Amino acid sequence: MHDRLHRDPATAGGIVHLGLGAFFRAHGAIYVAQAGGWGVTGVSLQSPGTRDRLKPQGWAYTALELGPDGEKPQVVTVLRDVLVAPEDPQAVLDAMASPATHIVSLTVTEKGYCHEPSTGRLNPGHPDIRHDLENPLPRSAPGFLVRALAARRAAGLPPFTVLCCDNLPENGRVVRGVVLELARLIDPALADWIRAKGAFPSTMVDRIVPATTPADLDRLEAATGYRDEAPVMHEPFRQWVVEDDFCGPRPAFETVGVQMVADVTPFEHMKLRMLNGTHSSLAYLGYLAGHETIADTMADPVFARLVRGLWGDEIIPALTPPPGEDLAAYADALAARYANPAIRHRTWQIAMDGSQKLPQRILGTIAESRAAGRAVPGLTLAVAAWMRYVSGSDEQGRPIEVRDPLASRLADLWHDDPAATVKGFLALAEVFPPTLRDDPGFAADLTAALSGLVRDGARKMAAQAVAT
Ligand code: CS2
Repeated sequence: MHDRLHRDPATAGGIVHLGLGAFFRAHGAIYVAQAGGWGVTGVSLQSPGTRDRLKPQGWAYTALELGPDGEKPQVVTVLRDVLVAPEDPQAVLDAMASPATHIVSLTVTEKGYCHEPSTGRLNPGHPDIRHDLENPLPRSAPGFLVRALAARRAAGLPPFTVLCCDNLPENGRVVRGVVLELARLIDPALADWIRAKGAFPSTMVDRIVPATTPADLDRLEAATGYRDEAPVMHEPFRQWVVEDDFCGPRPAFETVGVQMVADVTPFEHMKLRMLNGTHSSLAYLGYLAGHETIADTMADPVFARLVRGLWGDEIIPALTPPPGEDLAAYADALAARYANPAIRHRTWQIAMDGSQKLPQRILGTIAESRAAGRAVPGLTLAVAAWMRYVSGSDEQGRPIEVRDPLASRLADLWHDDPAATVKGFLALAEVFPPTLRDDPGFAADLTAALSGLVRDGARKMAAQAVAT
């Protein structure tokens, strides 16, 4: 049960964060800590593990920077409390509806928005949304946002700013759309109020944060002399680009390196397509080729060449550089970040939830390039590798533990005939945009890539994709 003290507005700290995973604790939380004057109430939407590990430490934890030349620990003390939503959803709503809360930030992963990845719209048939329509105590992130905004409106308070920090294109606009659709189904007047008064700035977030392992805890203890049960591991690089559109106070982000801009879209496109798009490509192809981490995959010259080809020949030609960014230099920096051997970022971890990730990471580039008559063989191979991966067994016939909200449907789409497999996948309206679903040339290219993967394996196909 929550402690009443922790809900005292005077100690609330101004920010409630939904989805207290390693990424936020290694990225947004550190910026907030550095900006000063604000604190964060973290909310786990699923399980109590993080709360249980952090509580005995007074919510403090170590963020360990893993550089190619050494490690740098830093203790982060910005968390004021951690709530576990399924244990006490009312405590979460109270924290969000507190007059001391001005910002609700989110890292709930792509699938946490209960939207259709191909369109960005609310999926009203999602089981958590169906639950949240019927019950005042929600389960989903959109449900918490809508019910807490309703409580603020009823109390005569202004809305909080919703600060989405997930890897979605125009993430502020997506979460705004989902919230407005859900609010409209509950109370149209509430939706009008949110539309008029709310703010949903878009953001681009970037830092590579591999999952913490038990070995990391031991290494950190050996290096620092203290035991931290909930540290986070991260690379040196970080970037946060935020649309300067808040409906209330905010931390002085611009004093700690956050880029406050009028339009985040070009930054999001650059990051989602150049970083996440190649991350996913390397994850599926690398996993199938037997590589455990991104750094291992990059150490294989075939994949190091493939990723250069993806950037130079396929992704950059379809991008408009954001102000102040040089895309070739950005690609060089990414190659160095991926190769950092201190970061053990598992291909399996990145391969998760592909049905939710592919549209914004890869399919957008493919659709635009095909429409413009540009060939995208490497990205097409990556999509075929995803299909091969979610079939659930690897090139040696060993089972793959596929994590994806659509996992069982995806596994059922596998046929011995690659053309039939591709046809089944392309019928997934929640993943593929209509332009690709109805493009026979794309189906043919995917079928050829998938046949090649089955026949020759991922490594050989990767070598060919850049040779041609
Ligand atoms: C990764 C991202 O797990 C994944 O899908 O592509 O978490 C990636 O590491 C971050 O977006 C980097 O900013």
